[in-house]
Amino acid sequence: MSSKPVNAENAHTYKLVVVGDGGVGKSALTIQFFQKLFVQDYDPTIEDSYIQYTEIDGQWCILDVLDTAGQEEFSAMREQYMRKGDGFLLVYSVTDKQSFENISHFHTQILRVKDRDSYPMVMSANKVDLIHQRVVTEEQGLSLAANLKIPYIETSAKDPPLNVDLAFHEVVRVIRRLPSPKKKKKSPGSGWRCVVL
Ligand SMILES: Nc1nc2c(ncn2[C@@H]2O[C@H](COP(=O)(O)OP(=O)(O)OP(=O)(O)O)[C@@H](O)[C@H]2O)c(=O)[nH]1
Ligand SMILES: [Mg+2]
Repeated sequence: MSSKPVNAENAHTYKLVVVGDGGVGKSALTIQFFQKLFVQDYDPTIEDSYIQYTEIDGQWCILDVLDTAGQEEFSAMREQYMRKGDGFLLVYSVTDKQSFENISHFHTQILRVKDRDSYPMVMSANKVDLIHQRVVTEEQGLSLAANLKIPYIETSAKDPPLNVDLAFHEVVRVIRRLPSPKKKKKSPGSGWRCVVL
């Protein structure tokens, strides 16, 4: 039996958002991560959220994951969920060239919505178990990831899963690596003074 960590109440919450084209495996990856099972059927998502209390690199945290709609008809919701994310998993399928090409669009849109030059994101090249249907190579994936300056991870949501936990954990690691907000410069005389009474 695992005991409850002492500082559970102080665990940081990370809001992760899973984005990418329809059918690339966002829900399959999310459900494999949270429920440890592979969903074979394709049931297009509108929006689902999952929450889990977990330990990553010895630090407990709450993962609040939003599994979004990839289908074009729901694209109007994108900006709204992009505003909420602390970090993003950008998923494409190695069997679908268009989904790979659209990764740049998701990346650009996230930076625009966040009004930043960079933001925590990880690229997931999914469905690598489908070796005969693969049309996007590892080199192409790595090259795009290098251009976008984000980590690249090959994944499979199918059993046995490949790098599924790693992909989600990596988003948290990228968020954690961000420099902490600079401490305000002390103005002269604003420090603690020792008053002897
Ligand atoms: N072989 C294989 N099939 C996968 C993998 N990931 C997802 N699939 C299948 O691909 C189909 C679509 O997967 P979903 O996870 O529903 O796709 P999605 O990205 O959530 O799609 P939307 O919700 O419409 O945006 C389903 O039939 C899954 O079983 C994978 O890694 N390998
Ligand atoms: Mg889905």
